[in-house]
Amino acid sequence: MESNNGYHIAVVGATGAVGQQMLKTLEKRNFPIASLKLLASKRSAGKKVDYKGEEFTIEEATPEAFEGVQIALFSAGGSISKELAPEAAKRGAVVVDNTSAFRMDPNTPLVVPEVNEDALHNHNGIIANPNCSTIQMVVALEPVRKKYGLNKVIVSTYQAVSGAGAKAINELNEQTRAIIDDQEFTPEVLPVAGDEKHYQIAFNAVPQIDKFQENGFTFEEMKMINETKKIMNMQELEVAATCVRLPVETGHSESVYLEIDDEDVTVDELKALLSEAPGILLKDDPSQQLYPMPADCVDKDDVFVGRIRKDLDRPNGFHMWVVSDNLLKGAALNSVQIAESLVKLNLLK
Ligand code: NAP
Ligand code: 12T
Repeated sequence: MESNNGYHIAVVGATGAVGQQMLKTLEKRNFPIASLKLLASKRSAGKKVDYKGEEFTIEEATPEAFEGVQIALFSAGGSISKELAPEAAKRGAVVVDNTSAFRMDPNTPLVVPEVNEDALHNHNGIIANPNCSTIQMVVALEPVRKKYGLNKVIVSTYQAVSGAGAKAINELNEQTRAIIDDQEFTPEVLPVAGDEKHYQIAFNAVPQIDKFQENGFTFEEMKMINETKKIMNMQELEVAATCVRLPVETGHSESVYLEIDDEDVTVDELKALLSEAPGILLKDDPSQQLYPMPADCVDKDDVFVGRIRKDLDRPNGFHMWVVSDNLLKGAALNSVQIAESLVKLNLLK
């Protein structure tokens, strides 16, 4: 299977919002590819997709499709991953899975390379890519934890519709047009595709992402809470989250409140730390009205941080604003970075 002109790659969900960004990211980063299989459902089989100016035909994702594949990037939903990721791994592929199917499995590393690349050494054929909102937050928290210690995080998110897939992007665009044109419309996708109840997203803010849990938090909120503790290897960290969907196409924003173990740290020290940290671009100058916004972060790789300020009551408390392209660092880019780390650390089978 060793190949000096690259690796045998499969992308599962290649026609989707994340899958399309995976292809763009592989191309942009010039990932060494010997062969590329583009997989999706039966519905899309036969469809043509372009990669580096070459035409590829979408094939149906089946267990046999993974014969000879070394790296399989999955983003076709949790049930497809549960069914096919073990089949791919059984055939010798290392799976990088973008769904929530394996993230909390103790035998599956959950990896953001800037934070816990070392966890890849323990993989058993499947590596989980964290939730988009979790990824951008831990990239910003890890340098702070490392230097000053961290004990509490309270986050509120302002999430884009592209996180919920191609159908949700369509719904936002069509609803916006309908409302402006004074036409009737029926919400059919958001907040949760397949659920009974749907709400308007255009010109609105919806405090539900993914399904509600028994404890009153949504699954998206629980993903942020549990994944953050796992990635940062801090079961003792206090984390609470409120996740809100906004009528933004791409780019998640987060208001993050954090408490560190040190009361004497200044805003300038925190800014200096984050301006040097991997994967972060500090954009923070109130005197020039400079701060990150999703419209400026689309198609960018970085996690943007701004609005850093000290809490007025707690000397160890800070507030910051964290923005990133949810389909790139939040999904496709992080997956491709994991694949790059697997190659670098010689962890393919
Ligand atoms: P999307 O735009 O709706 O695309 C879904 C993709 O899955 C399409 O390529 C679709 O292929 C494929 N698919 C659907 N049913 C399939 C089946 N039975 N067999 C094989 N492929 C099938 O959704 P998306 O936004 O790209 O997200 C896809 C998944 O990635 C989500 O369900 C979620 O689990 C995960 N995700 C993760 C993050 C993250 O935070 N890291 C962010 C967004 C999404 P067809 O063209 O054939 O329908
Ligand atoms: N429901 O990968 O709707 O866990 O924005 C990511 C995004 C699930 C995930 C969303 C979701 C995930 C969404």
